[in-house]
Amino acid sequence: MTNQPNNLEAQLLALQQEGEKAISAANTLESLEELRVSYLGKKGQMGTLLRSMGKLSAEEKPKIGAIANTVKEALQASLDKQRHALEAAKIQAQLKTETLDVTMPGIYRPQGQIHPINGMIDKALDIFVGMGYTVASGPDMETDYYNFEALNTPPDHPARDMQDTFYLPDGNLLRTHTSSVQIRYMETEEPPIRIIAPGRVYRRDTVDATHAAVFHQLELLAVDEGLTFTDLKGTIKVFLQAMFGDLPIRFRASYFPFTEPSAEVDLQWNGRWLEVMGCGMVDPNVLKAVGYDPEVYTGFAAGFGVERFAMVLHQLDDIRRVYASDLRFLRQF
Ligand code: 2NM
Repeated sequence: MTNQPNNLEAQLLALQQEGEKAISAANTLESLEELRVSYLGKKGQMGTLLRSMGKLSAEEKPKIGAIANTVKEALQASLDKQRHALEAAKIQAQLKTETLDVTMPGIYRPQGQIHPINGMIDKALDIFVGMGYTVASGPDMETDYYNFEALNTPPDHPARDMQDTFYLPDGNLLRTHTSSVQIRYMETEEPPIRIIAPGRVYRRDTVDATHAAVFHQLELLAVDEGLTFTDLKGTIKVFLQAMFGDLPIRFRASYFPFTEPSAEVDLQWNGRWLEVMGCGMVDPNVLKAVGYDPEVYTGFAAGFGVERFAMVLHQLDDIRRVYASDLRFLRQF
């Protein structure tokens, strides 16, 4: 059959009628898309009819063309209308099935917390950083030189007692204080310095309520021209006030191999004096060991045991509780 004008017009109108009927019967978005491709797609039925328009006469072309356009628009409108209807139906169906029960219990996520020892270290570091100190660290395994020799502690010194230090098979040792960090720092930096060294330290002690083989220390060191014992006292007073509140403190003469003079710092707490820190002016021999001229520079240093601090602050009776990992205990802080 050739494409006579009337014939083409009738075919177009039939396509519209048939298409509209099929489109309004589509019940899924997928089948609707198949219909769109079938009618209006590149290789669709509409395209096939339009291509046969080439054979029409000059008078017929615009007339049939106009009809073709209205058919195309009608089919497109029909597709749009059905798509909107199907989408709306889909959302309605989802709203019916996907309900949210806000009364259901939530997912329990246990909340972790900072260990009291780390909390204590963080608090102390904050205070010293506020006073212009820099945090320094160093190795837990040390040489004899950094742990003792450079700290004015010669081999025959009682502080070297075999009972107190863990020695390693290679002749090295586990640091007994973080002063070794200060030595390493002074070796590479020039005064003025202000540092704070927190870290684990190791002692060959028998473990009991007040002794652990592994504990934490925090040591501070300042070296500059003209530093005096008064600077040391002021620094410690400011620190202890920030840490414990405005409690009475006292300095009591003491001895450390690496400081001269040396003192213990006591804090008055519930009417009792508790020893909380050790301190002193850095011994000239220590300054010489790191290449500082003791005629030009003076320094002060102080240190405390973090666990002991925590025990005083939280009124704990046994250091072993701190490491027993009993959450009923740890959650109190
Ligand atoms: C303390 C008590 C007294 C101290 C000394 C040094 C160094 F490296 F400068 F010599 N660092 N830390 C020191 C002095 C530590 O802790 C109870």
